[in-house]
Amino acid sequence: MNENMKEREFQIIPPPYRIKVVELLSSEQIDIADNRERREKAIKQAGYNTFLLKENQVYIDFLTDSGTNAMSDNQWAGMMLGDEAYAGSKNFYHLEKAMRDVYGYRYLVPTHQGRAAEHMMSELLIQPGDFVPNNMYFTTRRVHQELAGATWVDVSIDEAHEPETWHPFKGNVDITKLDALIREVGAGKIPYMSLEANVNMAGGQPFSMENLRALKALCDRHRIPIMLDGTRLVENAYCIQQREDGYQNRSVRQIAREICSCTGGVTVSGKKDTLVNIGGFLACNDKKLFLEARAMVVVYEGLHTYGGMSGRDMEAMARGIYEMVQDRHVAARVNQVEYLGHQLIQAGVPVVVPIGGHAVFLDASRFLPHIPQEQYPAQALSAALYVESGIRGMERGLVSSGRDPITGQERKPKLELVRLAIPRRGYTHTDMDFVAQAIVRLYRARDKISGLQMGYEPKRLRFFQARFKPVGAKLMG
Ligand code: PM9
Repeated sequence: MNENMKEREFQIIPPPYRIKVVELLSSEQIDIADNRERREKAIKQAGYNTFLLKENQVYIDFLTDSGTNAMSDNQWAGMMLGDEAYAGSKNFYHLEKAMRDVYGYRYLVPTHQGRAAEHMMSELLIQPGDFVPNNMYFTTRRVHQELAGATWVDVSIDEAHEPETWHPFKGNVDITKLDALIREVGAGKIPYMSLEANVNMAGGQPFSMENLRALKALCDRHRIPIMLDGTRLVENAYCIQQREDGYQNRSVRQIAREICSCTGGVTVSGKKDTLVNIGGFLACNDKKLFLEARAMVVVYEGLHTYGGMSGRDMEAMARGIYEMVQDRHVAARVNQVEYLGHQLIQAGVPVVVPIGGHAVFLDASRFLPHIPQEQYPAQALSAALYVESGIRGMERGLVSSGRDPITGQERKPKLELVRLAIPRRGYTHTDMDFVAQAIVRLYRARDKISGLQMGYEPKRLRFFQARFKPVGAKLMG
């Protein structure tokens, strides 16, 4: 399987839509694309943090695939049918039906976005002193686990931390590591196994059904529920269809449903898979958890039939849920990401392999071997890419990893990456060609890039707002 993936000839899968409305770029955005001096000034003003750039300073925006999806005509039509009643909006019931049809959980609690659902799940299930095993980490999910008093434990397979290893399922849980944790702390101290689909921080890497079944067997033995982060469920399901024996003839929808059926509940940021710009939810089968979450959502988000979303947002999400599981949609979406990744691999640019479901990840450790991790090579690379081309990506390395809440020490991850996340249905293959060319150019000039030092550092989720300064006189000499 590993060798097959590596040697496979790349073939384009065209998307199942035509473009009938486009978002025009402003004259400032066009100008920024042609004017390096303006880009140098802009990134300096932004403290070398791409999160602090203004959108009109960005030409191609691969900061995130979160909330940046292009909605379909069907979804926009649904927006006109928004029922904005405070209580009992009909769009809530459409969303509930879509969630039950596709994900298959019994109960739904809507939220304004994914982290609100993560907050509720953590607060309701975790007791101070607990341990929560995760297949790697996601920034918002981990911060809520830790704020609720748990210790985050990484039980991902070792290969997840190796950017050069061609493993088809780097999102897998290492069952031996989890078993050892259960023996060490006792199942009573593990409120749930936190399982992320298409693991974001590992490079958009899926788990296999075989691994999930083994995980479920172990968790069932110890009565530990599996709680899914289903934010990018369908991208994981597609990789199973393409890579796992016995799944070639199953639809993405069937595989997604099978994944959910192995778990007790899910948190979802609707801003990714479900093809909308805002929204999220918690869904589960356990009535007690549902009733507690429903009582909690009214404190933080809004009534339980809208949870921070408007009626029209819920309608767009309900329709997006049916669109997201169409095989051709997922195939073309993942294929577009692979199209960019394939060009970079061909050119010898170091990237995480296999190419992820939602993003291409540049391996900053190999791209900039002259910059030590203490000087934030991935942060420097994301800033340099912007200076080179007006393309915005995001650091996913030491800055994102942050500090240990107990010791206050920086948590040094093995992966020091720049993520180029591709919005769904928003960009063309010409954009991918342009991005590939810019990165290859930057790779040739990589010796000129210098490291960064931290200026301003927020306490939590520091990557969003931190500010930096070049270690030398300039970011690019
Ligand atoms: N993910 C992303 O760009 C946006 C915020 S962090 C830069 O990848 C997972 C796997 C996510 C995620 C957000 C959330 C939180 C939970 N799980 O942003 O609160 O990738 O809707 O979702 C981002 P919300």
